[in-house]
Amino acid sequence: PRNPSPTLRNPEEWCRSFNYFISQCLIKDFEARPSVTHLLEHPFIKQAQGKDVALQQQLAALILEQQEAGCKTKTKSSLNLPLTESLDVVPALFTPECETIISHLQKRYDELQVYTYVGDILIALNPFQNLSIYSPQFSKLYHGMKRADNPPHIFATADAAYRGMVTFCKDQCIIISGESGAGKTESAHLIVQHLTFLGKANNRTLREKILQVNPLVEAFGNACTAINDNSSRFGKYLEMKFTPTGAVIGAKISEYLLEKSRVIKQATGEKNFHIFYYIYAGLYHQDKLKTYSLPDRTPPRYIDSQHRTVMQDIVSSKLYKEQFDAIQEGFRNIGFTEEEVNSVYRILSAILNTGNIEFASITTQHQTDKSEVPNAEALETAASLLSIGPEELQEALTSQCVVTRGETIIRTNTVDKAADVRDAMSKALYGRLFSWIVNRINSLLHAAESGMNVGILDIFGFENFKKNSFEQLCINIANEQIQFYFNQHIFALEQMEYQSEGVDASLVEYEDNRPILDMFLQKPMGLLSLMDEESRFPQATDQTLVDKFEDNLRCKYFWIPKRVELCFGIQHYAGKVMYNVNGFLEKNRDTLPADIVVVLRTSENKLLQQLFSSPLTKTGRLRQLSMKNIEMKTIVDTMEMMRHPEETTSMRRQTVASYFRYSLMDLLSKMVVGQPHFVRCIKPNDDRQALRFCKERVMVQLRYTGILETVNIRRQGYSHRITFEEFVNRYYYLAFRAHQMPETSRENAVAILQRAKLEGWVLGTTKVFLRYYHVEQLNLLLREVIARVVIMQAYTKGWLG
Ligand code: AOV
Ligand code: MG
Repeated sequence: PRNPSPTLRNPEEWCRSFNYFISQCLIKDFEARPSVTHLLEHPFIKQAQGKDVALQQQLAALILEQQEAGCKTKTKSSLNLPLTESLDVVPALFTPECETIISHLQKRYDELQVYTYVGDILIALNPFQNLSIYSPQFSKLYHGMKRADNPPHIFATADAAYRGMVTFCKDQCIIISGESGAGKTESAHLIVQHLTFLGKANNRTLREKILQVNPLVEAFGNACTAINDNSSRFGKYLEMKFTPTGAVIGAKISEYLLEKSRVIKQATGEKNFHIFYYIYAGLYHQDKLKTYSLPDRTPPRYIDSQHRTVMQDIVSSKLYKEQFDAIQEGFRNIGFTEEEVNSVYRILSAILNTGNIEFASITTQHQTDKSEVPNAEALETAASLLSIGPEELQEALTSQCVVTRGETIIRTNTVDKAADVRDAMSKALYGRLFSWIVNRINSLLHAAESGMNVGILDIFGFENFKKNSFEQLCINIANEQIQFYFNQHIFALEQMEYQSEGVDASLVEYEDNRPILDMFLQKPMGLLSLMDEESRFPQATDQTLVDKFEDNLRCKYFWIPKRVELCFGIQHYAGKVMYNVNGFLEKNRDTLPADIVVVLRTSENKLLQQLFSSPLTKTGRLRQLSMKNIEMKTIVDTMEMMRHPEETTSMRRQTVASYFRYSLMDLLSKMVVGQPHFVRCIKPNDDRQALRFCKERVMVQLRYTGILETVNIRRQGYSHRITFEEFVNRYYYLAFRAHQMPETSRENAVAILQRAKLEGWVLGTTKVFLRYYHVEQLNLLLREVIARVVIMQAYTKGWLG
């Protein structure tokens, strides 16, 4: 447009000042940021329009600019934020008292507004009831919209990731964290739902397949725990693959550390993996319990070790049956063959029958430590389901071949040892079956073309039960690692900007959990390494393990409690946890006797042959990490620290701990290549009740997840960093005359700041560092000055009066 006003040098500046005029000076008249219609109705504009055509053009430009900035009347004005800043923090969060944040969240929760933004992070409170905000209409509503256009929502986060991928051609990852039962898995489903909506293209079948992946995998990997009826017992990273134009073309799951021990034993009040109950109810309805030789009189020991369940309750459960139907549908839709599905059911049934195999000791003249199987039926059924010989199976369970000095000796197993071997076999069967299902899904949903992806991380949340074991330790270390990644992104990045601008970075304070992580992962003296070392000694006991920890771990995050045996305590980022060392070494060794592998390899079942033909562990090299990403350097350091030749070359003597370490590294290597988006799930109460907001519980979670610190840095730190140029252009009215057009220099920026009588700001090498209230003050001053200037101009031009 032509230069509309002689007093302003160019149209942009004119537009900018005019923008201020509207946004600031008219607020008084409209009680809120005016809408375009309102503006055109305003006497000032009406007069101006009549007089100056260029002004109309400016108005149009302004409207566009506003739309561009995503400043809609209702959302922004009600927040009363500085209108030119897109600082996406709810203002209530700025107030010093943490109490205010909680009240704010509580008020929103009471109105069923479960989502809130803190900076770039989405806080998701578990509603513990079904909300009607996830329909396709809502997907449409959030599609391609700016964040400020709609109330906070998980779809907005999914949308931002999708847009980030398409716009910047960069992989994205959405990291969902929170303690057990906080809503991570539900959130992950919702994200997949919105992403499949966005990437619809014209491939409806693929969309449906992708939607069925999560429920299918979760039937095998989730279970009812004391905290959550649908608790994830494995970590899952689901990558959805897209073409550069954003059409979905495939998916890939990586699974981490399935809690296999659940197959053989569950804590009081907990259950085995869902699938075992589903097949009972489903096959019962199809009258196929006999086909798969599922014990039908009393529930097998593995799913009811305490004999508390009645078979009728399982088989007649409507929920289980529905889930079974969904699983069958999922298998079929995704592309599993009928033969494969049958094999899966057979192996599941074999596991349950194996669990029923009992052992009794027999004492002969020559031998005392021998065991036999008194209930041949269970053994025979299991063997038949596995398509192996029952004698061979019995032999593998009750004895072992030991090769010493070139000679093979057969040693018999005690009753206890035989039971251990039996359970080890069941765990191996289930673990490998699970990995096979995941791999099969990956090959069926493999994207033929290369493209970009959005990864969604949903792991098992932080756990603190009455009794915590090896599994909880692994789960909590994984959460510790995710927290570290979060800190790196939110705080370390902030610090880096301060440092690169030469500004004191000590303001960015946060609870760095790196020392705890080091304590776990360092080699050779970290907790996991010590445990591995101890696991290599056949004579080691759980007591020697505790002693080893005590002797070597000198760190304030670790302690051995007095008067409690076989225990150690850890101060995790999310709280203190006492671990019971009972069984740690055995669980870490996770040995599967070679005799069992040999027998299972003789199976005529194709699937089973596959499961045991090669070690189903993750091999292959980790992706090369892009070191361009300097903020990730520390993470890469951690990973280097964890790297160890045995993990990439020989997998032979792999313990659970070393595999776990490798998995974490693999997971991180996937995450660091993408642009992260964070979703923090919060559990408002421990009773799983809708509309119950327990302040203390929320407070604790906000604190340890770093949300309070995030708010703090926004509050105490310099939330606004504006280049000298932009700053002078924006605020020069405050120190200069309208027509002066000062140079956009550091000195002039200082002049403006001094003139505005602000204190506590800092200058970087290229930017002015301001606190949130500085910007509010500056805008307030500007509002007054501009109101004066513009009205004066209007009078001069004769538009008014
Ligand atoms: P988690 O994944 O965080 O726990 P889930 O996602 O399984 O937790 O959520 C636990 C339960 O909370 C669900 O089964 C739902 O009943 C309820 N829930 C969560 N989010 C929503 C939502 N958006 N709308 C309605 N109900 C919800 V764990 O996997 O235990 O760490 O290992
Ligand atoms: Mg979960």
